[in-house]
Amino acid sequence: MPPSRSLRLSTALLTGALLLGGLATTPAAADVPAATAATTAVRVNQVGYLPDGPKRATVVTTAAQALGWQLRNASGAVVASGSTVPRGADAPSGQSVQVADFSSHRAAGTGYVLTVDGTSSAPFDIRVDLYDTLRSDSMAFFHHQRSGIAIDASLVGSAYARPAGHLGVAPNTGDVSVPCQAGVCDYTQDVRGGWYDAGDHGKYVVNGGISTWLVVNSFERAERAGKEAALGDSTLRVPERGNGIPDVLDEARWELDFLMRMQVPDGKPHAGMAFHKIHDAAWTGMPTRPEQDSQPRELHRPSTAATLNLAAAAAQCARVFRPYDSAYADRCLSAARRAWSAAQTNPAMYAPDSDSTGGGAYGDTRVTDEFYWAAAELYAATGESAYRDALTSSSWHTSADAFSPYGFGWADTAALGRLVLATVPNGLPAADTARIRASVTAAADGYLSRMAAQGYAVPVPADGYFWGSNGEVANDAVVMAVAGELTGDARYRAGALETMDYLLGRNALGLSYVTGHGETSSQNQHHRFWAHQLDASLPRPPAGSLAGGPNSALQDPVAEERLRGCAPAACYVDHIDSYSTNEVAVNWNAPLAWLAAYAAERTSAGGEPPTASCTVTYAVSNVWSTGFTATVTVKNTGPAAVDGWQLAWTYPAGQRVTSSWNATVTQSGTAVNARHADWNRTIAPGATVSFGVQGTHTGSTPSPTDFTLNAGTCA
Ligand code: 9MR
Repeated sequence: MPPSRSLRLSTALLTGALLLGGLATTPAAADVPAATAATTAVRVNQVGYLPDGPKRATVVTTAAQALGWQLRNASGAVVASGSTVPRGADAPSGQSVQVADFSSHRAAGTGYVLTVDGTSSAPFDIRVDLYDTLRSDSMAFFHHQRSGIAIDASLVGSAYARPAGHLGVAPNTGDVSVPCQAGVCDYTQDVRGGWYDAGDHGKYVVNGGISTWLVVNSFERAERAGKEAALGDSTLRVPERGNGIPDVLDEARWELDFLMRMQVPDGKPHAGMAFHKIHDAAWTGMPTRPEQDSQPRELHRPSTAATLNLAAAAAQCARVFRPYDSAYADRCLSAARRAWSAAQTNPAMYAPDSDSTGGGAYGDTRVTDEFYWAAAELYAATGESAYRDALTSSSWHTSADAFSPYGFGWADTAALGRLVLATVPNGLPAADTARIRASVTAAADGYLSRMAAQGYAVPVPADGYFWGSNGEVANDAVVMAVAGELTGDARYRAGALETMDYLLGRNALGLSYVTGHGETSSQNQHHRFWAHQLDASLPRPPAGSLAGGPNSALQDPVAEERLRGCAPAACYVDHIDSYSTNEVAVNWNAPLAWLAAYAAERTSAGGEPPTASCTVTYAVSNVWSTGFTATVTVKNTGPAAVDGWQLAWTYPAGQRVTSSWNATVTQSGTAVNARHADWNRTIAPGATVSFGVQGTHTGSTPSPTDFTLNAGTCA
């Protein structure tokens, strides 16, 4: 976002527009910055492909007829060959393209090269552990962005270490005792911590909330697949490693703590609402490390959108943190409830678009979708009828527009409500759940058909390359991945993986938008510390940082100057001052991290996680006037071990679980979810696990009949 910036245009500038050419118009070497190799007309995922995933490349060429392609291994031997499919003019990229499909080649290896008509791609790998590094790099982005804590060399290396920012140490004026803008409040608030939003030092509740939600959701999804160990304790280089709590949740908690600090205290006007944002009174210059920022910091007036965003993220926290830290889960739930009530009382406090001096506006005047998302999360967390009524009476519950062509975003959150209701056991009637799940797959079908119609298989429409388009692409991929989970249909996983290809080099510019991943990657993203392009003593963005991506609106001076006339998907320039195409941001790295974790999971050859098969006996052992105990025994009847089991069922007659043993059992409405303990997390083929519940009943205690073990229905 616009700082008082110096437009230091170096001679090594790259413009994406210059890379528009194909086989016939490969750019001259002088047009390409010294640090990056010339891009080729054969565009691949420069990191590579999964053995069981789709493998397609796009070739820029003016040729009308199909061309021959060869896949060569590292020693130059041709291991597969075929013909491209001409696609003609591709509107988003403005290029004429053909597509080569080598998906049937599944053999692992490094240093593959695809050659089409004598032109070779960047080298790439085919291997099952392809995304392991990106999984940790993209998640580490959040630790790098932390405010209020020193970033330690022992965790990040000396180039990225820095003192804590915004802890009230001069010249910083924030964030331990921050006043409001004039007329907003007459007290100060401790709003330390959290993540800096992007290349600036602002902290914005709506964007922080949606990003935290995705980080936590990536853990939830992995848990459902029984693969959360990869995101567990000591998997990331964060200060909290080794504390017994999954590192991804530790990272999310850094932001959750901040979000809760943004809540107006009891006894003050608008108590329970969340301040919309906190940032500098004026834009700081480039570069400025966090601890060097001397601008006054200010709280901006509370908004309904921020408040509901906090409610949703905190309610999700209550659910997901419960097995690890129930006191923290309680704290989150109480913040979420307070936020919800405050939003009910103040339903139309809108953040204006005009409030963009010194920080981004994140303006939003339609908050019905935030109400829907927050109600869905609060319902999933509590099962209470007030939240159920709020969500079922929302027009978003049945609207066909909950999923936009851009998936979801900081101003479009209805889809997040749908994702919660589609995946978290809850008390909605089965027909309602089926309808909601169908809406997820319908949205994913839309993305798949858009991808099929485009030369670079991008899920957003040709006129959809907005500020942060790479985040849109990644959000769409999240929806496709969830559709794959819900249906077991491998096409959705393939779609999600193919968007990775786009982000990592199979695109109009032949550029990986993720720093350090791919032969030719973005490296000058807009950032006040990772500002190597402006000051050689500063580092480049760390590996795993996603650039905002093509933005056809050309909303910064560098873009205006260098990208005039660009095709939408080519409106990008890897220059630090092009904040409208080349910033980093938490809401873009969050879906990238989500996807990287998903893509890094080892799956069965068919592409989907194996579905568990099982039998369950539910034996009521004791019944008294108001209560009962029952022993539940689940047997794994499938051929593979079930790692990280979870058993779900619904109670037919109003029973409510009050305690459990040998498993953590939670209930929302009639829906119950039992989750393994540490010591019984794996059920070997043919083995059984037993656990017990105690509960209340309202007269009878019929046994449930609809057990599911992870993704599989039990007999
Ligand atoms: O991602 C935001 C985008 O949707 C808006 O169009 C743009 C202009 O208001 O702002 C983007 O968010 C920026 C925020 O306002 C300030 N921090 C950096 C964010 C990423 O560029």
